[in-house]
Amino acid sequence: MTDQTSARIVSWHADLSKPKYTPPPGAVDAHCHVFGPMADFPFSAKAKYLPEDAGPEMLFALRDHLGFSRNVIVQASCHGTDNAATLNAIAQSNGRARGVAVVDPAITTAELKALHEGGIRGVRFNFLKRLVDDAPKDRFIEVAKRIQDLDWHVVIYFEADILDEMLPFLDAIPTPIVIDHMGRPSMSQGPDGSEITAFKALLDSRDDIWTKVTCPDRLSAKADPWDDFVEVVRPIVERYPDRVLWGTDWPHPNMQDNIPDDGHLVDVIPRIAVTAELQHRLLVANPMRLYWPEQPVSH
Ligand code: 0GY
Repeated sequence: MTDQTSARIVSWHADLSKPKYTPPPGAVDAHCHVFGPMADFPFSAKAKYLPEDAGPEMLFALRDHLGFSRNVIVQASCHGTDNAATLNAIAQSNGRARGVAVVDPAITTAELKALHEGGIRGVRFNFLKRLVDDAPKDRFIEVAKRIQDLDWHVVIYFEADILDEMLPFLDAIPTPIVIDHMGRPSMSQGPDGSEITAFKALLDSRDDIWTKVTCPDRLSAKADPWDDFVEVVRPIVERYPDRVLWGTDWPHPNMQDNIPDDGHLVDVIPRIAVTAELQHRLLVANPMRLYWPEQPVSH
């Protein structure tokens, strides 16, 4: 448990650059978070880090600064299973945000429906020991079965060293699956490294497993502009153009060193999605299909 009187972490860049790359109209930042504000939406007693407030106004200012149109707000671990801060941000977005919740497996059907009304379209299962105390696979599978009727998907966060042991669990999930940050493969192994190769085998095993080609700042062994990330991820975007999503990860939970400039993160996009067609799928068509399916986007 985090000492809630300790210094609160500011994990985002104070002086953002303007990206050189202009996203296409309707672009979606499909992986970002809000923190608090704590006075209205206190952090979980089980939170592993205590962030400074980063509420909806800041997120929407970032969206506009970067030239994006919409956000998918992913419930961060510091808010536990109380999705009120995420729902508040969605409610303030004028229809320009939807979200992914973290739920107690005992959640009722009525509560799931209320989350849907509030703009939630998926649930996240987090397996990072530094972020959560437990990840009960059997109970997660029960949740995944129950969200089928809502046409939701599951978002799963794990690291490459447990990919093998995750496979039976992933197999048992009946909904589409989105994997955060490609399951965090090593970038220094290069595009044919064992970890990214194992991850590609997973994507090849089912055509409803998607991934977020996100977080060069967390994954790269190099500094900005993260050349090793570009080398590994460009082939992923080209091989699975209809199953990739992109996001800033703002406010970059718990980052204390090497906090990325979000303008520079946006400038990675045309290096991993090198044609206008790939960029449109990554930033518009794909996230709209998952999060705003009632608003079809033509290519
Ligand atoms: C991310 C990454 C992290 C944190 C969280 O929910 C969270 O606290 O997701 C991380 O620490 O790697 O995707 O935001």
